[in-house]
Amino acid sequence: MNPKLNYTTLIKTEAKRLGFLSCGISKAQFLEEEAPRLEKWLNQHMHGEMGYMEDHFDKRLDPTKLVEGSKSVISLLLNYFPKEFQKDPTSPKISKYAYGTDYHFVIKDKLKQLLHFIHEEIGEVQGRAFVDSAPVLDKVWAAKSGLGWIGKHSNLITQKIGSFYFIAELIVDLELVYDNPTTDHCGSCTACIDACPTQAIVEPYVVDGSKCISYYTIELKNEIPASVKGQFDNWIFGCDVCQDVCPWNRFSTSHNQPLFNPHPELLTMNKKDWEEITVEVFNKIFKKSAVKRTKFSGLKRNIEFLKE
Ligand code: B12
Ligand code: SF4
Ligand code: SF4
Repeated sequence: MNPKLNYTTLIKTEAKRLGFLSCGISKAQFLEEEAPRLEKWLNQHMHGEMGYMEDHFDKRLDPTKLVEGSKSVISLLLNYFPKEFQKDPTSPKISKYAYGTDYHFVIKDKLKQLLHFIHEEIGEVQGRAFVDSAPVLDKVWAAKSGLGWIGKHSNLITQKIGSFYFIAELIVDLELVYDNPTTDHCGSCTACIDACPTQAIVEPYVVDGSKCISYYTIELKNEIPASVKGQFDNWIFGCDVCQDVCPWNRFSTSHNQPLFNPHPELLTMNKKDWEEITVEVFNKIFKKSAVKRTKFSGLKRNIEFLKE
């Protein structure tokens, strides 16, 4: 068998075995089409106070500058759609991606295993694992590799399972067989744009990050501006509205990662419990969760912000 095809099949089969939803591969190269879009987004200050988005502009658009000698970007999806949800409909809401153990730990571990497999089965391959935090345009690479299309809410969607999954990559100096992008299936739908509580989807496919509830509740370190008071639809950590209303998420199925299961108390807490949350309860419920990112004080700020 052609060695490139053989390696590609080996890697994709192992990715599935490790629990990834899917795996697609693209040639590592400069993202010509994305460069002006990213530049415009930054010039319009749509990153707000996320200063890290201004850093490494060239590396963000070109994986060969990020990982010297790299040839391929291997994109991987990991499902986080839960089995159970917060029970009280009037309770402040936590985004589904943050219910269980912080995905950075869970995914990094799987990526390391995949890289180890490549070393064992294929040999001396140089590569690095990335999940979310690095200057890599995760969604663009996944879309280029045929794992889904970027929807009008700017997240990656697949017809089979919607959009509730994380994206990660291995960038390696190994030539592989490359996948082709799929087609866009948003059509004339505008459900996400119409439903966004803060009108953050300023035009189809463009999210003004600085207007997104996810930004206000997780990224913003200072006070939340009074101008958006009353618009948060009860979200206190992230926001799932644009994905919840997306017709393709009718096809979401629950994950099978025990580490993503929430502390049972998280699901049963009511409005009063959240308002009275103590640092001890916070540490217990969010022991290894991504919610720790806001710290107790940040979550308290977000809970207070919902009050009249
Ligand atoms: C910064 C960031 C944010 C910011 C800004 C959001 C944003 N859309 O950029 C904030 C804090 C608001 C945020 C929120 C969320 N995020 Co976020 N975020 C990121 C991060 C770190 C970088 C994204 C980025 O590069 N933005 C820069 C801008 C320029 O990119 P963009 O919005 O994708 O814009 C592109 C399009 O506008 C496109 N474009 C412009 N015009 C046109 C026209 C056409 C026709 C087309 C097709 C495209 C197009 O070009 C731009 C450049 O490629 C990535 C991780 C990573 N390293 O990639 C995660 C990531 C995108 N986030 C993720 C998630 C899960 C979320 C939330 C759902 C979390 C939550 N529940 O609260 C929300 C969703 C909000 C939303 N609708 O986007 C996932 C998405 C998974 C998926 N299925 O797609 C990622 C990939 C993390 C991960 N590794 O899993 N996020
Ligand atoms: S996550 Fe919420 S606030 Fe952000 S774009 Fe989607 S619907 Fe709007
Ligand atoms: S809600 Fe409609 S427009 Fe928005 S991403 Fe989903 S299919 Fe596309």
